[in-house]
Amino acid sequence: MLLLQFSTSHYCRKARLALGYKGISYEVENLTPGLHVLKLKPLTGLTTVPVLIPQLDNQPPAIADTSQIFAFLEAYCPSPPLYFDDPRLKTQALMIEDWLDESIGTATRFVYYQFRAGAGKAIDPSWSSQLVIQVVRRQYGIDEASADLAAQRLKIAFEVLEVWRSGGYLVGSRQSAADLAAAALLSPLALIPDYREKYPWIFEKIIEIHQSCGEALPPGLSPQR
Ligand SMILES: N[C@@H](CCC(=O)N[C@@H](CS)C(=O)NCC(=O)O)C(=O)O
Repeated sequence: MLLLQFSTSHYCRKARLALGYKGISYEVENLTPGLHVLKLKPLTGLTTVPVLIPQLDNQPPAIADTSQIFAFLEAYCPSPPLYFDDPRLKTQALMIEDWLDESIGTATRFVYYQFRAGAGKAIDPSWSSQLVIQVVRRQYGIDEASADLAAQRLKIAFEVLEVWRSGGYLVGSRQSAADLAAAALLSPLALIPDYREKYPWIFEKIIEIHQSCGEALPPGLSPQR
């Protein structure tokens, strides 16, 4: 399998966590932001990464969107399961995953890029990095007001993630797609000191999930930092 990705994207991290969780070997191709559209549009009709190319007979040639990638991986390799046999738990996991994808992953992006343009500039003050940050801020309309709203949305996520603090899981009594999605989509916050101080258990769990999936730790959580 081949994963088309941006190396720093937290949505691509979500796909890599699921591939690692399933123990599926794969290669990655890092696309150049901007030029990625030329490759992706003809393949999927969309412009977002990640895109999974299964490279298998009788399977779709390309799958866009992490939720669709998760569904494909679950059907292709049912064990260990990302979801549940119990329909009620399965629906809960799908609902939480969708909320994390559509609301929380986006909120993380707003808060992260606002931080990187301000107090977090020192992480990489190079002009090339600051240019990328400005392009992303313009693309998504990220400014102080919109980042403040996003930070309010993240507070709900931290309340929901209280279950991690007591050793629990987002759905049921074992790791699922919901925990993997949260671990990936909140991971950029590891570089923001306020979140690290206030919610240490979240970052401990993010490390644990990455290790259980054999995925390299995100920036801010790797041992050398
Ligand atoms: N809902 C999508 C979101 C993916 C997404 O937002 N990807 C961003 C990178 S983090 C992207 O590809 N942006 C480039 C674009 O929209 O052209 C998913 O779950 O895969």
